[in-house]
Amino acid sequence: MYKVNLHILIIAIAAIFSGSVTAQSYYPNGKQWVEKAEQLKPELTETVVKPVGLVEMVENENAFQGWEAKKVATIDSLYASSFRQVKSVVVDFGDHYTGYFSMDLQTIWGTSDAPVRFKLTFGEVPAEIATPFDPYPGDLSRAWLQDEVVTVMHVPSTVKLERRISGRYMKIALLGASQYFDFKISELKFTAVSSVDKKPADLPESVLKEIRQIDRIGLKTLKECMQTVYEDGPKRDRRLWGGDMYLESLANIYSFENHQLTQRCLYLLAGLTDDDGYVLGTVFESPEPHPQAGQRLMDYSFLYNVTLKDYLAATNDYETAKELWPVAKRQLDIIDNYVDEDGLVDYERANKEWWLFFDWKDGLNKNAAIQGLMIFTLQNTYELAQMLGKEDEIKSVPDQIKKMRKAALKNLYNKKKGLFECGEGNQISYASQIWMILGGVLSEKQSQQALTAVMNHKEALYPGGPYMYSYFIQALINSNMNEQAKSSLVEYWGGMVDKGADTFWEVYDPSNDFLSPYHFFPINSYCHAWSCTPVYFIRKYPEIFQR
Ligand code: RAM
Repeated sequence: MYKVNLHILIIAIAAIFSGSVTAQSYYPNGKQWVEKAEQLKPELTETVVKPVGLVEMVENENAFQGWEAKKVATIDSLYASSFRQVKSVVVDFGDHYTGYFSMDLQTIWGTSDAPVRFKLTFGEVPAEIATPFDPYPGDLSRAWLQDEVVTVMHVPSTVKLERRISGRYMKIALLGASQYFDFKISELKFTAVSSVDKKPADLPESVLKEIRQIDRIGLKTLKECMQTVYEDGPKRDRRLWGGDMYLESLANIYSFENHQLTQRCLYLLAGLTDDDGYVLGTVFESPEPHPQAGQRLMDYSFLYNVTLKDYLAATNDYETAKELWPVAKRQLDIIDNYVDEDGLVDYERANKEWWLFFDWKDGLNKNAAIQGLMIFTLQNTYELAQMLGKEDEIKSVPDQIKKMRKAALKNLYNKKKGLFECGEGNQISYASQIWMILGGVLSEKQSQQALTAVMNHKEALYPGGPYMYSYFIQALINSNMNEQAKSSLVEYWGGMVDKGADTFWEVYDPSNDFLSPYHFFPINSYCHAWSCTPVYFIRKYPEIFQR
C-alpha cells in the first residue's frame, strides 16, 4: 500500500514539474483547440534532391560576407575517389532545402576494421561553411549551428542524420579512418520536406525581371518555412511566432493557398495562451504542443487578431473565426490596460511589462509604433467583428480609435516637421511613421509628407531588417506612393538577390553584411519567414508591381 502511494506521488510530482499536467486554459475550449490544431497538422511532401556538384569556398571581398562558392568538380568525381585521399569536400545541392540528409559508404579495398568519423557542416550561405564556429561568440545556443560529428561503425553502410537540416551547402571532413581499408562516398541525398504541395502560377513574362526573380525567391523562402507550422526559419528557431505567422499567412493567401496551415496555427496559439488569455509570442510543437511560458510579446498578441481577420476574408471560414473570436476580443483588453484616459499608451509601463519587438534595431524608441499598432489592431478587430456580426460586443472601439488617433497627433506628431517623434531627444524613426500610417492616423497627404521626410532625414533610424521593411512597403502603398513602394522593394530585396540569396534573410542591412542581433552572423537565419513578403505585395498589387 505504502509503495503504491509513493509511486503515484512521484508520478504526480514529475508530471507537475514536466508541465504535462496542463493548467486549465483561460478559454473553456482551450484544450480542444489544441486537439483541433493537431488534427489539422499537415502531411509533409517529400522530394529527393541530389547534389549538383562540388564547390570550394573562396574569399572574395565583393561577395556577400566575403565568401563565394566556386564550382570545382562534378559529384561523380567524388563518387569515384577514395575519401581517405579526398579528406574534405564541400557539396552543393544547388538550392536551399530543408529536410533529411543521408549518404552511403562503400568499401574500395580491404575489410572495414574500425569506425570512420566525419564532421558534417551544413550552411545556408557560403560564409557559414567558411567561418570557424569556435570559440563561439554568439548569444543564442551554439547548438543551432549545423555541424555534427558522426561516427560510422561499419562500412558499407548508409549514414542518416536524424536532425533536420536546412541549407544548400554541406562540408564533409574526415576526422578518423583506419589505414587498413579504404572507402568511398556515394548516393548523397537530401529528402526535402514542406507542407506546400502546390505551385502558384508564374508571373507573366512582361513583369520586370528583377520582380520575377524576387517573387521566385520569396516563394522558395515561404515554402521552406511552411512545415507543420509556419516556422520563422527552418534552420534557426524552427517554431511558430505570431508576427512571422502574420506575414507568412498573407503571402500564403496570394500564393500557395494552404489555408489549413493558417487555421492550425490560429488554433494552436489560441489553445496555448497564458493564464490571462493573452496570445503568447511563440509556441513549440514538440514533444507536445506547449507555449514558451511567459513570452509576452505585445506586437504578436495583436497581430493574432489581424491574422484571424485576413484568414476569414480569404476563406469565409466563419466557423473557425466565430470559435476564436473570444481570443481576439480578449487581446483588446491589453490595449485597455495600457491606454490612459487621454488616449495615449503608457509606454514606460507597457515596455517594462511586455516585450515590444517591432524590429531588431538598437536604440529604437517604440512609443509611437505601439500607439500606431494598437490603433491598427482596434481597426482590424472591429472589421473582424463586423464580418462576424459582433460589433455590439466591442461597441466602444470606434470612439477609442478616434481618441487614440487624436492623442497621437497631439502628443507625438511634430506638425512643423511633418514627422512623429518620441523618446529622448525626440527620436525620429521609420518605425514611428510606418505604424502611425498603418494605424490611419495621418491623411494621405500627411502620410506622404512623413514618409518623404523620414527618407530624407539623415539621422532617422531606418529599418533593421526585412520585418520592418515589409511594413514600410505597406505604409508606402497605403499612402499611395506606389512608384516608391515598387522601387524600394526592388532595391531592398533585389539587394539580397544581387548578393546571391537563394532564399531571403532574417537580417539584411545593405551597408553591413555581418549584422547580427545575436552577435555572430552565421547564427542568423538565411531563409526567414518575414522576408517572404514580396510574394504578397507583388501578387496582391499587380497594378503596382507587375506593370
Ligand atoms: C527572432 C525569430 C523570429 C522573431 C522573433 C521576435 O528570434 O527568428 O523571427 O519573430 O525573433
